[in-house]
Amino acid sequence: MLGPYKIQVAFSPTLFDGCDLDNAIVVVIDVLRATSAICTAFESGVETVIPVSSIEEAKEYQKKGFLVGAERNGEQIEGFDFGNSPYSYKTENIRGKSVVLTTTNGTRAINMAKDADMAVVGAFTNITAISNWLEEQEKNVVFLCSGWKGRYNLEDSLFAGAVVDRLSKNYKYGELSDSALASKYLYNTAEQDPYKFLRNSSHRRRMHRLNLKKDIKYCLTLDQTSVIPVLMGDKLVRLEEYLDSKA
Ligand code: 3SL
Repeated sequence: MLGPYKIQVAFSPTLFDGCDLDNAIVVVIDVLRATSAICTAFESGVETVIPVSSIEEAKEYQKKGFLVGAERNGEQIEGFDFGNSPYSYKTENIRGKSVVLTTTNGTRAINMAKDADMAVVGAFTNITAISNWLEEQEKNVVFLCSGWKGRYNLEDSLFAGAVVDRLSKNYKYGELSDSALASKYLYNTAEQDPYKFLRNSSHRRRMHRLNLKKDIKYCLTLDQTSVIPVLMGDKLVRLEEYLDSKA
């Protein structure tokens, strides 16, 4: 018998308002590259990541002495410590620290999920950890794709579909929205070679122009970490820390 839980996918932030957030965990996705970079930062031992939407907010934090990453249109903003490449967060220098991050789409999407019961960060780099953990929860799931400037993008929907594909094997998810089904079908078309599947996508082309092929490959590599970053107030923390704070 099919269970009571629902899966929905917002293919872009503009469609998020239409999602039913009742008893739901929101999974925020920005595969290229914000959520991949955030997972890498936690794997490197960062204590918190503070996602902010504007450069102005990022500057305010910088004045207070925070380490700050800032990206717009794929490029690092001058004057900040990091951009948005996952490789820049593979460093001991962030262990035990807070990093503030602002990116074109990803950090805005994370902030849009603040009112949900729970919001977590997903990427191909933590796909097994996040899929298994979601499956253990008695919750509906809403995937929020960051997209590009309010529009659809292929890579975030592909990731949503990859997780829907795994979750839908469990009968507890009795209701998949049409967008969840569409993302799964998309993933089933692409799963043999996601890198090739994305070759004509807008952001992959944009990143190629910026010479970021290495980052694309990294962001499409599964299971490089088991961390699950969770929004706690205005900060992302490790799932374990979030659960301790609720105990
Ligand atoms: O849109 C975003 O938030 C970024 O991830 C875009 S980029 O990959 O850094 O270009």
